[in-house]
Amino acid sequence: SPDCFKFLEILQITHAHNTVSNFKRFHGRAFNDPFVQKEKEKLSYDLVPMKNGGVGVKVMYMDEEHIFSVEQISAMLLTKLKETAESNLKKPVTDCVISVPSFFTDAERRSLLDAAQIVGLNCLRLMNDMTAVALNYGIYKQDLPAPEEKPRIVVFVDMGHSAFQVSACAFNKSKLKVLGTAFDPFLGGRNFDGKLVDYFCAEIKSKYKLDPKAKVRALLRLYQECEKLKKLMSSNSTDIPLNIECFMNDTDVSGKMNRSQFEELCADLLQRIEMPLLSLMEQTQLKVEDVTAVEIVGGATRIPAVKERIAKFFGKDVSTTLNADEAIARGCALQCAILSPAFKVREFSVTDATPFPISLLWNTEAEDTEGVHEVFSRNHAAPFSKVLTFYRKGPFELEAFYSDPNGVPYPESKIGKYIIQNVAAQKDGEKSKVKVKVRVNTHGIFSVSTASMVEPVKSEESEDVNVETEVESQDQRPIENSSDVKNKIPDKKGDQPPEAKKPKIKVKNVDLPIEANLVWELGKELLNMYIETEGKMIMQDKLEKERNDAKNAVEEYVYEFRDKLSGPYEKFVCEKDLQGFSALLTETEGWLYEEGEDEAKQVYVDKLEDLKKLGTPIETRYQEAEERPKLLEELGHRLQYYATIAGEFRNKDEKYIHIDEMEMMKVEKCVSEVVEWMNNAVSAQAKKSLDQDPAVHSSEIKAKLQELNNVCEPVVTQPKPKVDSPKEENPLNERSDFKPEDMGEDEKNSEMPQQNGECHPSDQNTISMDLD
Ligand SMILES: *[C@@H]1O[C@H](CO)[C@@H](O)[C@H](O)[C@H]1NC(C)=O
Ligand SMILES: *[C@@H]1O[C@H](CO)[C@@H](O)[C@H](O)[C@H]1NC(C)=O
Ligand SMILES: *[C@@H]1O[C@H](CO)[C@@H](O)[C@H](O)[C@H]1NC(C)=O
Ligand SMILES: *[C@@H]1O[C@H](CO)[C@@H](O)[C@H](O)[C@H]1NC(C)=O
Ligand SMILES: CC(=O)N[C@H]1CO[C@H](CO)[C@@H](O)[C@@H]1O
Repeated sequence: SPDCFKFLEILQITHAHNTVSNFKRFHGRAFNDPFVQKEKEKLSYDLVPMKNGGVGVKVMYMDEEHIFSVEQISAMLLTKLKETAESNLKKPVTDCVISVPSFFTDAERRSLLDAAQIVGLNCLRLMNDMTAVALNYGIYKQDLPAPEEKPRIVVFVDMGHSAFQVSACAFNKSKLKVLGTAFDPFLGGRNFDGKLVDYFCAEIKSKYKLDPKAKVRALLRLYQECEKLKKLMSSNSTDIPLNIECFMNDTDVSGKMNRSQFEELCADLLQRIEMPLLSLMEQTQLKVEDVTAVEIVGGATRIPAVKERIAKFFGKDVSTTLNADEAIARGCALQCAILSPAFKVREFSVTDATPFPISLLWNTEAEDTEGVHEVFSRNHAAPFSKVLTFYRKGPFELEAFYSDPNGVPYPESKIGKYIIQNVAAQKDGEKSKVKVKVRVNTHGIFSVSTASMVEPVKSEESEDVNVETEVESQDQRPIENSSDVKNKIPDKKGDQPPEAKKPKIKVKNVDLPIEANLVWELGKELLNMYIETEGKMIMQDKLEKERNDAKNAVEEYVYEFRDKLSGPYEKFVCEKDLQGFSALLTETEGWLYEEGEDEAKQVYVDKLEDLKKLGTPIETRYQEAEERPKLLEELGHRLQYYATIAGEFRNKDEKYIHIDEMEMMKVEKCVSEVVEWMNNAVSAQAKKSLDQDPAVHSSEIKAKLQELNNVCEPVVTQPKPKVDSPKEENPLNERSDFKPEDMGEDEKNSEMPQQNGECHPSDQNTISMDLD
């Protein structure tokens, strides 16, 4: 959700001029738009006009001053969000749903869609904030009324950082319909923060003779502290202190406030809560009794006084069952899952409402006068298409505009001009019938989407399904007709009044080109340029990240190694090497902060290699010394295990009597060889000090262990030959399977203790080894 356009607090203070925040509402606006100019004063970064008159943001990028359009700034954020999602999901992300305030006009919506396009994100829907919240509410509800029952009415109230929005929705089983929306686009949590900031600025001025507004950093810190204070006051009605150390001129400042004081301070803001609520009830003709639940979301609804006002208006407790900060984003995620073929989600249909009535204006050919018609009334269902019919002899122009400019929080009420081209009179000189489809699409954006001219066709053939039969009418006014959400042109055959039934003639529809001139449009050329720039920046960021990672790796190595040299690694390096290496580490550290601060990636990679040439042998000796005793012990245990088995075999133990003599000799031979190898290794290692490279490496011990197991394990785990079950009862029967010679051999051997190198399988079946 673009409402999450909040950057790290710290970053905002330390890089105040280069941290861009709260830019969502600059979308689709001109630089000299009064709203932009007013906001500009409160920003810690610079806004500048773009060549096309739009809003540009001036920041340092790669040590150079750059101006980015607001679409590019949002694109950067979307890139970051896309990368985050991709690294979490471990797959590429291409589809998204982006939320917008319901009061966003076409220009603002188109600009945000452009931002998504810059990043190559396929925006399946621009979703109104409150509709996303409603979907998040409804889709999990199991107890919604059946279609034939009265729908459940729920009011959603959202007060976020900068705006206050409300909507009323009707819920049926697996369906939601937005009945109406209302808003105060300039009332949000930040206004409450602003009240606190103004109050403390005045207090600091009189108490400390300091002016926080004179210094951006100080003012930002005060904003952050006031936001925290506001949050504390929401849960605590006693006096809450405000303390900021070293605020300005090395002065610590302090103050305090309590909730009742705060509410008094914000009385005018609290008063504004009621107006959108009244407007909503009036538009939808709902009474408060009709409302089943009032769900609140948005950070600022945590302010007790805000909650109270809403509850008082509806005469019932407000519900906070939704996640106040994430309800919008979750709704968007659900909508995206519903729309994307990649997911299987429960069917849930969403019908939105157009927030502003939209009208069309045209010239009438005959009297050169104007005609106006409201094509979409306030709260008309959306998405939706309508077909209008005109009678014209030539191309004509339609102008779309918001019919109620005062209700639209945007300085321009015009939406765009559309020229319907290639219109010509019929062969007999009569006016042609032109059908124009107008549409509010899934993003809430108006368009004149298609136009076609109905031409009579001379043909004796019977009716063709592709040909629409129509009755002529000389009406000068356009005939409006609506089709459903899926843009089906309605079949009007059955609806013709009887007197209009003239002889039918066959017709064909000829598509007409439409030239659209929209009030605010980025244009293909700029968009393509932004796409290219964004691609380059993504590459650049990737390189920069790799370079930084390489630098950090050097830094990390220096610190980690220095720590370990005076700790676990100490014994594994001789005095002389320690001196040299410590000096190199210190030198590298200094280099990192001086001439090596800003080097190419390869320079850091090489530096790390140099350090590792000295460090790795120490590290290896340490690791070897850690692993060696464990591995030798394991090897010793295995040797003893196989020697014991060999001993038991020689003692004619029943368990191993089935094993072939020759096989067992292989085991004995291997055991004695490994014992010898191990004793040699141990004594060689005993002559080495810890700061010398080891005489035997753990990899060698592992190999020996493997070799031993490979030779011995298959022999000792040989299964016993099967015997008949009755015989099994008598253990002596097993012996009968063996030839007497075998037994003799067994007995003979077992009486002779073996003497193989240092391996002494004695009667106790133990071997002696020098373990370190
Ligand atoms: C609920 O279903 C009824 C009957 O089909 C319908 O009249 C009504 O408009 C529906 N309500 C919603 C919110 O879709
Ligand atoms: C809040 O502060 C005001 C002004 O300092 C004071 O008069 C009032 O008693 C305080 N209320 C509480 C509950 O502390
Ligand atoms: C309210 O804030 C005051 C001052 O910070 C503190 O002493 C008190 O413990 C807090 N009370 C609660 C219930 O948090
Ligand atoms: C704060 O410091 C600035 C410059 O360091 C100085 O001009 C100003 O007078 C100081 N203000 C106060 C109130 O001490
Ligand atoms: C304004 C107008 O002509 N509306 C008509 C649109 O079509 C429906 C039937 O599909 C008619 O009932 C309306 O009168």
